[in-house]
Amino acid sequence: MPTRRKPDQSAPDEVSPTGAESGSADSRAQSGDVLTTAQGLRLPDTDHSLKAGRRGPTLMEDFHLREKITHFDHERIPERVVHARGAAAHGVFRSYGTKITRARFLAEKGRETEVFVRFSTVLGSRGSADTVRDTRGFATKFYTDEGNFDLVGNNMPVFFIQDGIKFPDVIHAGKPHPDREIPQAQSAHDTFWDFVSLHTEATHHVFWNMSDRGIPRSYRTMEGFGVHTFRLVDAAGNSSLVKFHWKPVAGVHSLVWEEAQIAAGVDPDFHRRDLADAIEAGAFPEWELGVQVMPDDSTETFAGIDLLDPTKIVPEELAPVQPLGRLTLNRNPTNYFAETEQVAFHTGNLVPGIEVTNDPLMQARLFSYLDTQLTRLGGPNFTQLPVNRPHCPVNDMLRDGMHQTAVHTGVAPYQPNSLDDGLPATDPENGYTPTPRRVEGNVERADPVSFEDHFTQPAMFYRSLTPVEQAHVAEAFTFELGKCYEQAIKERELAVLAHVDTGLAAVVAQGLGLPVPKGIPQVGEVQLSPALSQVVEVPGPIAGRKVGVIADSGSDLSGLRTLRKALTKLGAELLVIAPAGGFIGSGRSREVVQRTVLTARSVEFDAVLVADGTGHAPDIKTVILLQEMYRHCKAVGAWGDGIEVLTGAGVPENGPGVLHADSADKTFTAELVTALGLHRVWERADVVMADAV
Ligand code: HDE
Repeated sequence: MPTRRKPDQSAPDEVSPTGAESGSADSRAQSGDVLTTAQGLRLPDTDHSLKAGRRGPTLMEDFHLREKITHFDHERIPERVVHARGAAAHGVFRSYGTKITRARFLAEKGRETEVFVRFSTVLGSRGSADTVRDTRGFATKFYTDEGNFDLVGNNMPVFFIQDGIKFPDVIHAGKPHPDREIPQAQSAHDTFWDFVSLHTEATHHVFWNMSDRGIPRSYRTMEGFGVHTFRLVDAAGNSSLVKFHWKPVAGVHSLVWEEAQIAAGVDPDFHRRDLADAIEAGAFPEWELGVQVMPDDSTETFAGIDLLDPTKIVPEELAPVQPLGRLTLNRNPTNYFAETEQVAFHTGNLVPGIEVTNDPLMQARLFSYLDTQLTRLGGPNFTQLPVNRPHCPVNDMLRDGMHQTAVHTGVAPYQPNSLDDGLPATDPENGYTPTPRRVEGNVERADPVSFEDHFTQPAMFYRSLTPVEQAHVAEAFTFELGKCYEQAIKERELAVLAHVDTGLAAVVAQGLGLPVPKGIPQVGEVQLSPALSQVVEVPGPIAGRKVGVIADSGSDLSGLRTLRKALTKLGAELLVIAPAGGFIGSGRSREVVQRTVLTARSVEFDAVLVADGTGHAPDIKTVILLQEMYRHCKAVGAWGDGIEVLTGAGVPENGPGVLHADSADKTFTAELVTALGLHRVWERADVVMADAV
């Protein structure tokens, strides 16, 4: 059910919103009308401290002042050491049914499981911008009836390191410099490139970060990956090796780099707002969960690819993704801190039928999550917080500790016991028992030999992209390395690029004004994987997309309404952009103005149109808006004499993806819907690219 929008997100309204909705049954805060202390004492005044005379000193006995300030002093908890900036939502997962695992939430067709999903950036602090170039976290907590299962994934299928022991190294290199603490939330600096140019196993992940995947259009248009290989076990005990994938129903789409940069300034909350707005508008974000299935034989490889190496993917052409179920995010959190901030994911939260493998990155993660949460959430009882609590019975023997909120009954929290009738007892039949697996070998600090190939898969990734996407990769490398001060680092990274693709290395070298590295053997021919490209030829759904219409009181408002009706039906939103706030038109045909030319910027629209009859001359802000739309390869258009405003702003009349019509009729609407579904008009990018590279 769409809920009322919060004041900072809605169009000017005739009724003032009344603020927060009531919390869940767990929430006792703010539920009454009279202000009290934490002890429930009613307060007559909260603005004046208790003083000895109006001009006198404050009294120690003012317990209200002390409680208020003390609580405030302790409002902050440590932010996550990585993935500090996030946004989340509640939802439901519906299983399609499968025989491949006995995990009930997947095995039983039609079973519904409640979930909580948190998306995040990796490097930035909690207050950093959403649209920076970075990997995104995609962490899902399934509250299954067999216990919580957490799929703590990313929007990229590979990782920078093959062994968890290097995690502090890669993160120290990516985080801001220790002396000035800049730059924030990005990898465009010396320490990052110093590390990855020396540590070439990071190359594959670096290529994904430098591609359009590093700047998603929205959380709703991101793929998700479990990264590691997992082991699924069926009811008869047969096991398979799998890789998890989340496929967004809205398609996989990204921003263009200039948009991402502008959004970081004009709307640092771009992704967070987009997720919450879409859910409030009823355009529920959806993904299909699927798995690539590989035999669980003793080789732990598939088609020559080492399945324990998290810097490698299995191309979808070799192992297609088999759908398991559908995730729908349908409810925004009620309180950011209580839910999004306090949620604690852990790769060790598993259910029968889902097991880990010996991937050395995964093994280290199994230790790290619980460990970090003990500090971040202040002790061992964070599993009792509403967002972390399993939705099935919990009968542990864990007791006491900081912030214990459970009132445990019984006298015998130990096993074996007779005083509590021997309960709770273990369940050898249905309890979580990992499939027996043989482990042998010498104790040593070393990798398998196959982990040494660092360049073949980056070459496959890069060469599988379309020319426009490749140009974006080249531009991203040129930008990021251009922000480094040390020449030696740039030169070393150019040599890494030359291993992957000499053409790419040459373009980046040219942009940096450095010599093209010579004599470096480039990876030979590789099997391409077209599934790695995100450019689409068939229009996708447009739910949650935003169309701005520039109009004023003289505009064809009935045409505008026809257009809105058609877009709303498909889950997209039409926003009116006018010279000033308030309303345009009068009487029953009055329209609320959602953006003014001063507040509108290209980044928040997927298309911008000019309505017929829009009389105001294209002022500089309107010109910037329309030109940015054109430059960012998004649909622009006009009907009637709105076309004059468009061409007056310098948008080429016959430019690709420029929609012209006499009226906002069915054909015009259909053209718009197709353009939105294709996401971008990449023909324009070719022009921009030819100029730039
Ligand atoms: Fe994490 N990671 N990670 N990570 N990770 C954390 O846990 C860690 C890795 C991922 O929204 C931390 O509660 C190690 C890969 C996500 O709350 C911490 C290693 C992948 C989130 C941690 C990795 C991830 C985290 C920080 C190398 C993708 C955000 C706060 C062995 C498959 C979860 C916390 C959320 C968070 C450790 C590598 C995904 C420190 C040691 C690979 C989505 O425990």
